[in-house]
Amino acid sequence: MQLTHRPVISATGLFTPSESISNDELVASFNAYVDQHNERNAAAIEAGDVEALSHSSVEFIEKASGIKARHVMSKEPVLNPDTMSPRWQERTNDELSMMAEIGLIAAKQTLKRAGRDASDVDAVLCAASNMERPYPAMAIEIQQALGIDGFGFDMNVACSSATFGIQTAADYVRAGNAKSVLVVSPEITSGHLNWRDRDSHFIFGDVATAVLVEDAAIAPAQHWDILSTKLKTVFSNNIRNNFGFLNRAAPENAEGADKLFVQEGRKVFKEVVPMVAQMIIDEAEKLQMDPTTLRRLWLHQANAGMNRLIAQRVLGHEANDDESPTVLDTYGNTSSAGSIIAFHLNSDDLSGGDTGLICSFGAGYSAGTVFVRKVA
Ligand code: CO8
Repeated sequence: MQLTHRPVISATGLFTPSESISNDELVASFNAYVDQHNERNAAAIEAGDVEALSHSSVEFIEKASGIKARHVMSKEPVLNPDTMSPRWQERTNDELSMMAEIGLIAAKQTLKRAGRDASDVDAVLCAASNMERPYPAMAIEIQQALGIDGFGFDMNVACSSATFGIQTAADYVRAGNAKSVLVVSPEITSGHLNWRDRDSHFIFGDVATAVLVEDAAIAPAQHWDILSTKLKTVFSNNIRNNFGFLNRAAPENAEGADKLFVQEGRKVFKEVVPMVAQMIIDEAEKLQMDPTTLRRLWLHQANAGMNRLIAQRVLGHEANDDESPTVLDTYGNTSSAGSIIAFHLNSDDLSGGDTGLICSFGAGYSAGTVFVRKVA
């Protein structure tokens, strides 16, 4: 009789929207908007009543962030200087919601890769940065669409939602409350990004990922042992979104910047890098593991410079793309899905016994580490 339950990652899945925006396209549209704004407000700018806007630049974006393109669910209205935000048909209550739809694609792919029937899954967690609605939970909608007899709920820990979801799922397994839990992260970040803000218009992209966390006793032969999970939060206003039903914007200000993503990017960079690097090193020490022996780091994909610094502190040398793969260049920052995309696309080549780290960090501040070892 098995007395302990060991959580493992059985499989992962990824949905990538078909449309993508290059930096050239993004900057051309932003600069057209800036020119329009400055022309329309020429007299007020001249009088000092309105501030003139400045052009964005492809060179700055690539140098400051490492981002070259991002996928989106609705490209044309984002690039249209008159709208500069995504638009979609409102769905009826009988239709699948957008987050459930893309989460479901990633979830089905995950179950297929694990050779798992949905009826064997006990729970669904929808772990993402911003929910499409407060209730009913997107997780329950996905649960229903998959035909799972169990439970589901939504959880939001911004960029760390997926790792917090993995620990929650792992804890259910450890406690014997579930044997198979799907953690789904549909990130439609384009809806809460301010595409008119020069400082941040280039940062985010849309995607959905899924992770199947299971008891080792039922896992497929090829899986990843979860060696440890560790979570941390420290309050900060440096990444913030004030959208909510207690502070709805006036209709004429429906896309008001204060209800969209805002950040102090420099402060985030300076404060989060040391916090996360130390957290990884401390957790490795608890596991009696030399962090420099980690075969691969699948880090949160927010900024190439941040990842370079964190990887260097953990591995003791500048990491190459094999040691710390980047998906930021083509996906942009996909919030909680970033480290899972990196893992999904860059883990098949590792050998049995190799150890690695999935790590997230972002708003809250929040950070999560998941140390894993491949079992092949
Ligand atoms: N084009 C040209 N120049 C620009 C642009 C632009 N687009 N933007 C800014 N500049 C200029 C500035 O005006 C400034 O000029 P000056 O020196 O004359 O004042 C200069 O460039 C430098 O600006 P910054 O100091 O802002 O630039 P940085 O080098 O710091 O780079 C970054 C900015 C890329 C934002 C960088 O600070 C960064 O990546 N920081 C980390 C950010 C981060 O990791 N954030 C986490 C967010 S993820 C999260 O948790 C949110 C979850 C919710 C998801 C929400 C989805 C929408």
